[in-house]
Amino acid sequence: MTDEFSEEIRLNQIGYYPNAHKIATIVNAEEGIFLVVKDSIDVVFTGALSENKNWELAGEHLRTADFSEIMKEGNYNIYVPGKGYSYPFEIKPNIYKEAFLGSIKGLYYQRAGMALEEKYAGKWHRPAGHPDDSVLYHRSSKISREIVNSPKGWYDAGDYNKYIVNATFPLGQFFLLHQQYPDIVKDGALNIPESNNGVSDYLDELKYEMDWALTMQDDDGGLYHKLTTLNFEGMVMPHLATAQRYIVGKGTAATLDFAGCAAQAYRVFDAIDKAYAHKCLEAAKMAYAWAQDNPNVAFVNPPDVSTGQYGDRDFKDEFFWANAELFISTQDQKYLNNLDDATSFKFRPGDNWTAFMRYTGVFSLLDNKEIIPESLYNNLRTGVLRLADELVARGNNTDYFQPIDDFQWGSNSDVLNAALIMAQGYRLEPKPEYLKGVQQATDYIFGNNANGYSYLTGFGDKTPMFIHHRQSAGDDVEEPVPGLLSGGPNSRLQDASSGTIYPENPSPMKSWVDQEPSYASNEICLNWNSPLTYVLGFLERESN
Ligand code: 9MR
Repeated sequence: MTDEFSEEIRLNQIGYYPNAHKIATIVNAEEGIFLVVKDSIDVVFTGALSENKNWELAGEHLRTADFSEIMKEGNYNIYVPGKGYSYPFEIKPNIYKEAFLGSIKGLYYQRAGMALEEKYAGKWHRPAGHPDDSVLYHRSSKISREIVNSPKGWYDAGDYNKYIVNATFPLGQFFLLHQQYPDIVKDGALNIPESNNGVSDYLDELKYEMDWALTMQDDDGGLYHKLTTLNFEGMVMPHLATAQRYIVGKGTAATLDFAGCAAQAYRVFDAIDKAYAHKCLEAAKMAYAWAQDNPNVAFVNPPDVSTGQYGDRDFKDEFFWANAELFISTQDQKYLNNLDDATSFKFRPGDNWTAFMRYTGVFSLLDNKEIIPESLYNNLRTGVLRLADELVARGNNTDYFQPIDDFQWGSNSDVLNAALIMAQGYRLEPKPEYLKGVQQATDYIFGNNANGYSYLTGFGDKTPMFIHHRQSAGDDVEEPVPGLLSGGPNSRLQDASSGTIYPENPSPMKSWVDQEPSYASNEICLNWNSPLTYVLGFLERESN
């Protein structure tokens, strides 16, 4: 066997659980056979390639190699005559443990306001940037008190700004995993500064973000929308990106998302720090009260601010999430009475992803069956199962068995949010097809896709090297910061005139390039890591 691996055999480059459904995809192959080779020498399986009729989105002809029968632990490659060997992969229990922990450690590398020391960050160590101790109010803000100190938190993405909508939404998904699988990350598992303090490293890491979110609440309860420079900074390290930062906007979306997330934080942190948990709950109630008085304040960038908008004009999903979490945390009937009764859920990918706020509330309610009315429970359950069924059905009829067929900005997170919904379906009713749907979505992320990349930096044989990420661009380390998920194919190509060079007329699934300027396909972002962490944690618990 040579060290050359075929780019035309696509599979999960990390591997598979022994009992999982297992497939590889072969591009532009004739009818024929494939072999599964163990330890580079033993042929342990021979199978026939089957044709996949769905290949319009990928734009190239596809055949499938199903080797689910192989369940024995070990190191394997697929061999296809005329193509050669696939990248190696493993079959074993706990196959995603490192990737799971890596996706959380990725958050540590996003920390604002502190140096990353070599003993925790390895070769990605760096000086501190953005202390955020002298932040100004943007002139568009109605100032009711002087906040000049708003430290900590994670950088949102490839940029260095901090946005409340996209801090609290991912926190909500991270909290959901903790609610459902409480001891999934041990103290010391992540090698972060708080390791070995007696608290799960997961909660330590999440608290770093929650601490910042709490500073963004005004005295009247409302949440400022973001902490940002006026324009995006150059591709330099944090300590060299020193433009003045501003607190900009205040609005209903940020305030309600914070209310939902802070009400969850109350339950999450109650066991380890009662005073902190209580502070989160009081903050959540105040935020909710502000939103009731100001139910329709949409955030729009002021003319001189061009950074991320995270705009939304429909606050029903945000109200649902806040009502759900506040009811569970307080059992005050007023929140239950204010829940809207929307039970026909829709999967809305792309720019409509803020609609996913609702789901965190739905899943939290389903986890608290004993305190909600039976009819509500039944409606939510039916809605989730129906949606999970739809996603399974779609996944059975796509190119790489992925649960989406429209590739927009952050499409990898749409795949994973769909997987998260199928995971909830499985928790409600453990049907094998739900678990298979979650696994296939994971296979897609780790390499069974039209670009043949594992999209999580540092995990897999062929992973993005040129993510749109200022730290990775500005340091002198060859590999990008690990544990960060590339956004994925985006057929809208919004960055085509900003230095990104796409193949000519790319198919929707090939609308992705591993190029640093590609902020529309190859950036990383908190709300893309969060469903990945959830899904990997879920599989580590449910799939072994
Ligand atoms: O994830 C956001 C995507 O849905 C929007 O289409 C896009 C353009 O408005 O913005 C994305 O979010 C970016 C945010 O605005 C700023 N930080 C980086 C985010 C990921 O690209």
